[in-house]
Amino acid sequence: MTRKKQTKSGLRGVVQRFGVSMEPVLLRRFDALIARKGYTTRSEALRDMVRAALAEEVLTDERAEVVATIVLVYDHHLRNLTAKLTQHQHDTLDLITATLHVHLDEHRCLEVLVARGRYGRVRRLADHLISMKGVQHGDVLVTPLG
Ligand code: NI
Repeated sequence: MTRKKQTKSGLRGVVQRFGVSMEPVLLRRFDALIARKGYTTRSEALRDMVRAALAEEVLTDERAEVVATIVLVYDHHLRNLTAKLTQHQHDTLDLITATLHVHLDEHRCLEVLVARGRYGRVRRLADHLISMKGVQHGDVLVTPLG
């Protein structure tokens, strides 16, 4: 079943419908999430999620110039982790343009790194830091510079 619809990008196109199967628990969480975000329909929420995923997919050019914010929360008691994190940052000085360190509590530290350079190197740096043992939370926000 198809129908004409004005899309968010302003382009008229044929909208296609498709069925989505989901476990009830997952669907309830999805509904709660999109209600919090202010969506009135699942379709609109799903469209935005697909758009976001596609925008991310644009970043497949390893040579694209980007700036990235890397966020790490880690246990600074963990043996060698702090030293390894610091060493890694010293090895990639040409990428890291700023850092912020916050002592969260007795055990945990928050570190925010701003990295700038080719997407491939920035991505590998982020992946490496985030996957280190003892890093409890890691996130990276990549913005293409064009
Ligand atoms: Ni600290």
